[in-house]
Amino acid sequence: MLTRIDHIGIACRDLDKTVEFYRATYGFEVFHSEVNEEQGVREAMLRINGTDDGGASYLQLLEPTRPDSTVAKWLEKNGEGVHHIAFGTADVDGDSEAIRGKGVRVLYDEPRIGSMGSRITFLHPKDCGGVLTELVTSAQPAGHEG
Ligand code: CMX
Ligand code: CO
Repeated sequence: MLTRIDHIGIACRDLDKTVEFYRATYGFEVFHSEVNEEQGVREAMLRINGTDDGGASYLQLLEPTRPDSTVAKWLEKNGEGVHHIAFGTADVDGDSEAIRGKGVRVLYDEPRIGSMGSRITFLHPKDCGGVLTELVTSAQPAGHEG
């Protein structure tokens, strides 16, 4: 069951500058940052709020690490902006299989590793009304996140 907005993914060209915009404008601080070489991104997670499933909601700021990455290609075509949304679930495996059964393309056979050791998969934007949609199961058990 999808129980929260886990994050909104925002593509940018300059991560440090974008982090500074969110800090100076809204007062949001970096909760966690990492490089995910498989996804081709350097990212900063800004924690916005906790949620009643024991998880949290974040903004995920994404800068490409290489020109052939999905985010680099997307930036070239669209410029900076909202790249994807992500729903949180305790069971990314079960939920992605159920959604696959409804005829929506799930991009990975098995979930891969996302922010903070989470397990993630993506649904094809062409099957989701133009919205690239990610499903996330956090690494920590509910109630111990962050
Ligand atoms: N949102 C909405 N539509 C998108 C999109 C996005 N983020 N990215 C691509 N599309 C659309 C394109 O506009 C294009 O549509 P048209 O044919 O109408 O022009 C179509 O999808 C194909 O796009 P493309 O530029 O040819 O891109 P690819 O098919 O090579 O890749 C996708 C698209 C979804 C398969 C790829 O972006 C992907 O694998 N995404 C999942 C991984 C990812 O995004 N990682 C970065 C984030 C990591 C994280 O969140 O942790
Ligand atoms: Co994401």
